[in-house]
Amino acid sequence: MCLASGSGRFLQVRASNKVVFFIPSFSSIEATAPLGLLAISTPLLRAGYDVRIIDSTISPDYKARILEEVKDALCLGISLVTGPMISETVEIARCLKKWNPDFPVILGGWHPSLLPTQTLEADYVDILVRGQGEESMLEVAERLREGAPLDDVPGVGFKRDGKLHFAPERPLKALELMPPKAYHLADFDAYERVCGRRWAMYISSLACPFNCAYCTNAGVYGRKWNALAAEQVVEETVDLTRRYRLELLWMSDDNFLVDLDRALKIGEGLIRAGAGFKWSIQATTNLTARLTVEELRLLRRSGLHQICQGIETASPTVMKLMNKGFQDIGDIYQSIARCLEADVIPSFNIIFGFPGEGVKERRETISFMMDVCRRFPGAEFWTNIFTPYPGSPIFYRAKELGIEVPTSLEGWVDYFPRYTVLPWLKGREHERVQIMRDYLRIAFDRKPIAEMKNGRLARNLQRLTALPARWRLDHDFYALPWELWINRKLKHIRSVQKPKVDAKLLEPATSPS
Ligand code: B12
Ligand code: SF4
Repeated sequence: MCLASGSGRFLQVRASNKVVFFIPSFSSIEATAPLGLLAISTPLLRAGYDVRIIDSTISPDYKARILEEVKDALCLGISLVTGPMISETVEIARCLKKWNPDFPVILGGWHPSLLPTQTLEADYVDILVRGQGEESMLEVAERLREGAPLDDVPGVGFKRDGKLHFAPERPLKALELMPPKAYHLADFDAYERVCGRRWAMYISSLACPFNCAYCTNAGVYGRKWNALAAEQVVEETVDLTRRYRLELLWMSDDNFLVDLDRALKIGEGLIRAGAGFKWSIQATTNLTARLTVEELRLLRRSGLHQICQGIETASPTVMKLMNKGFQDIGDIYQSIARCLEADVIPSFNIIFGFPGEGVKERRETISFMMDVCRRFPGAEFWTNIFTPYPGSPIFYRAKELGIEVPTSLEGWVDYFPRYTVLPWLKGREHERVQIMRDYLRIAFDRKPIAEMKNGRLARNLQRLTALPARWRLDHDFYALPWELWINRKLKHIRSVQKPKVDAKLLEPATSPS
């Protein structure tokens, strides 16, 4: 039997029960297992499929590995978000189509979910999954194996006779109804070799009740926050960290603190269980500000060591434009003091260049950052340049803002907050913001997840440049940036090496217990 494919050609039905997944590298050394792929693997494993995950972050020869694995496989699924991951996606999909134009290539994850039509238009993509992929991926695999049509598989897009077809969206399912993630598929040894630290991500809740103008979350997960019960979180995280000897769990929830009682119960449960691992969370500034010192101390005793908060700007004007009316600078100051008193690192993200941010507003944010770092050593900031992601509320104003929206999947490769160039932030002004971000990086200490080689020596040398960097930021003066030159040299000494040894070839996986 045959299935219709994009170019009018036919995808041959393959009797295989092997599914290969690929996750392109995301230009980060903070390497760990890709949760999205671990999530969609479980239903396949339970149905008797043999699942292989190839992650280019830990597999330098990923192309050869994929070409070898697909020989007797049913299909290849790729997981991606908007940005640099698209380049390896396109490379692999094209390569597979060259090898066998009928071999099904399936795309899933944030970018395909937010821009389904344009993504499926790419001639090397056969099938696309929007939103949660646990059930969709299993149904796609079953249909491919049977040679049955995909028309009624919710959340799926496909091609027939060169035309795109989309089944209705798949309704969102609460996290508690989802199967456990197949962590046993992850090669934590290989991730540790890249990152220098043994850690994993864990999701304890889905969605966020807020709607910041730059955020894509509502586009995929809606705004109805839902969460796992505290008892389940405690049981799973303790088991996970012991089973794989993990020192750190990063709760990747968008807003961990929506239910304060649940958060405290998790803390109490972890203390009772003698958990012994470090964990960090992401939460909004207003919800973090609700925590008392006692509550923070309890969470600290349970292992919580960092709360990452998206403050994004300190300018009241820009805060309003970002639809972040829920945050208050005065509350944030008090909350920072409480966090540090309880020995929890308050870590903040900043976005520069949001539409409406002029030089004055940017200076307001920098002055705030300098003030916080001076008064509260231990608080840290991570900065980015505004990136207009498809699916975010502000994206609907792209045309009015003069943003050139890419017209093909490949066009999104350069969408990356580290270097986004915008119509109102380009040329010398863009360069200036980048230099300023570099100075902010060296002016105060901050701790990435990845363990740095020669860390202490390089950090001490970096500290020598911190004082002049602070002077420059105070005076907004960046000519002859000699401190940056020194730090670039240090970065080479400190950087974590890419692996020379490949991840272990995983044996056919069985269903997680
Ligand atoms: C953890 C995380 C990271 C980690 C990734 C670590 C790792 N090893 O994977 C780190 C810190 C490195 C990271 C970095 C970045 N991230 Co990030 N990150 C997240 C976060 C918080 C959780 C992702 C996750 O694992 N979720 C849990 C899994 C189970 O859910 P999922 O990924 O959505 O997967 C489901 C579906 O998407 C689907 N699915 C996924 N893959 C596939 C594949 C197939 C074949 C199928 C069928 C289905 C499918 O099924 C899954 C199960 O339902 C999300 C926010 C969020 N709420 O998800 C942002 C998010 C994905 N990140 C985002 C961004 C912007 C970035 C950065 C650009 C940030 C930066 N300032 O540099 C970088 C770049 C990363 C890159 N890849 O290029 C955006 C992406 C927006 C977009 N349009 O693509 C998000 C959505 C945050 C946001 N709200 O804006 N990130
Ligand atoms: S608070 Fe965070 S997750 Fe929630 S809408 Fe704003 S940016 Fe998105």
